[in-house]
This record gives sequence, C-alpha cells and structure tokens, in this order.
Amino acid sequence: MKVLKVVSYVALLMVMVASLVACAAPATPAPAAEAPKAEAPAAAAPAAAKEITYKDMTMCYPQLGAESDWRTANTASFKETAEKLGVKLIFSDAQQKQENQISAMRSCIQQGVSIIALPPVVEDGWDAVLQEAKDAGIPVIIVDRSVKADPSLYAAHIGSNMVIEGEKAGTEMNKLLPDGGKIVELSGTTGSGAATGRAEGFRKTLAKNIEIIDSQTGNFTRAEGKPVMEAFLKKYGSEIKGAFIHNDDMAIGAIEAMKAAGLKPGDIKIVSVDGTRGGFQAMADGWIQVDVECNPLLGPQTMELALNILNGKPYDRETLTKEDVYYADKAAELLPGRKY
Ligand code: GZL
Ligand code: ZN
Repeated sequence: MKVLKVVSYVALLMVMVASLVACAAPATPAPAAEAPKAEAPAAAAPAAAKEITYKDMTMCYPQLGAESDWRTANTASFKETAEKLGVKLIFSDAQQKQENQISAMRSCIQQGVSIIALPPVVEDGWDAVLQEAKDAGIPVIIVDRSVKADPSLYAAHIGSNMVIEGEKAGTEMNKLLPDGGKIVELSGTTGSGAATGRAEGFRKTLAKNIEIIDSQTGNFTRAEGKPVMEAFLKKYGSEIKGAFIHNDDMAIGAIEAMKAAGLKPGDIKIVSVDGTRGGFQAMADGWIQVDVECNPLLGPQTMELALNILNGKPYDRETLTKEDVYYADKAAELLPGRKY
C-alpha cells in the first residue's frame, strides 16, 4: 500500500509541476514544432509613384488677351474644362503684351504650379522664361500659336497649322476671283505665329493673276480692322476686288468701313478666318464669302495632354486641331449650331 501512495504522490507532484510549466509564460517561447518557415516578406517594392489626377493638377494659363471672339471662346474652354475636371487654373489676361505673359509665367513658377499652358502672343522672346520653367521642373505646353524657341524647352504644342489655314484661304480666293484682280490683306498681330503662318500659306497657293496691292495689321481686333479698311478704300477705291482678312473680328470691323463707304455685300470678295458666330452671321448677310475655321476649343485636349505629361505617359509632341472651311450659302443653316 505504501508504495502505491508514494507513486500517487509522485504522480500528483508530476501533474502539478507539468501544469505549472504549461501556465507560466515561458521566458522564451518553446520552439514550435518544426512548422514550415514563413517566407520573410521581401522588402516591399517602392510604391509606384501615385498617379496624378486632375484634382491634383494646378495649371497656369497666362492668356494673351481678350482681343477677339476666338480668344473669348478659348478662355471659356479652359475655364469650363478646369471647373468640370477639378483642375486648379491660374488664369491671367496679358492684354496682348508679351511682357505681361512672361511676368505671369514667372509668378506661376514661383507658386510651383504643376504645369504651364502658354498661348504665345508672338513667336519670339520665350527662351529665357521657358528655361526658368524647365529649371524649376515645370513642363510647358505651347497652345494655339507657335513659338520660335529651342524645342527642348517645352513639352508639346497643341493648336493649328496656321500655314495650312493660309493655304486654304488662298485656294478659296482663287475660286472667288477666277479672272484675277487686285486684293488687300488685313493681317493679324505682327510677329504672331497666326499672322505669319496665314500670310505665308496664302501666298503659297494664291493664283498668279491675283495681286496683293497692300497689307496692314489690324491686330486681330474689330476696332483696329475698321480704320485699316477705311484707309484701303480711300487709297484704292473700286480697284479692290477681294480681301484676305486674318480673323472674323477684323473682318467685322472692315465691313463697318465698307458700309460707311456705301459698298454692298459681295462688292469685295472676303475670305476670313476663325468661323465664329460673328463670321457666320457676316457670311449669312453676304459680306464674307468664305470662312476658314480655326478651333479655339482647346481646353479638353490640353488638360488631357497635361495629365499624360505629368504622369509620364506617352503623348504626342504635336497635336493639330481639326478645322474645316465654311461657305456663305450654308452659314444661316449652320449658325445656330456653332459653339463659339
Ligand atoms: C489663331 C488665334 C488667333 C485667332 C484670332 O489660332 O491665335 O488669335 O485667329 C485670335 O481671332 O485673336
Ligand atoms: Zn487655327
């Protein structure tokens, strides 16, 4: 019997010791049974740079001015698109002065904007400020007119081929004056890519029997187009058979001068550019015979281009806008549908 007791004591003791061991938190955990080793997580790959969204984007748009209906529509396109997409747009109006555009760009660079979209009033004089933007790591998109600058200083251009617009105008003038004749030209802002390109293209396609007897700038405005045509009429009178006018606003100013001089619609064959509502109305009234479209609604495409550039996605360095030619006989019907 005694032996039994001892054994039971010992057994009891062993149970007690075992339960004690089980409860005590082992100072160091007993090595688990050989469970398969979990792969140590690889060092996390650096998170791919977060995609920039429209809401992250601050775009500087140092608009060149408010000289024409085209420009008004262009401004509206950028403001409405920015509003719709949630892009912060830093907008300014340079009153057609390059120095104002440059100082607006400099303040945008100071603010550290994401990107600059520049609609250059003239072609020359941009290298320094483009270099400053590049040094600040801020990409620049050239919008609408072109610049004469080192292409490495800007990311892309979106706008028209103004030379093609001029070529279209020359072809149309040939059709209006098949027997030739003398014409005048009201050109856009001196030194602007729009005026230079249109003048160049026009002269490339103009028939040899049509002579440009004079050319003056009306700076793309109605107010300045009117006195230019007044002076032409005073100097050349009924010699003038046609006029190539670089935008509808100057054409509308010129028509006021023609009316004041007692001329009737069609006395002078006019080829204009832009295709604004004002231009379409003047075609419907018979004063303008042909309007070569120039599309100002560049907001959506420019914002998309900007996002691709900022996200390092592929993009086209040159985006040419689609533009048509419109004629007086269709103007009244198409006018209600015109977007600008
Ligand atoms: C052309 C644009 C011109 C328009 C004018 O793309 O720069 O400037 O033809 C506007 O109406 O003033
Ligand atoms: Zn154009």
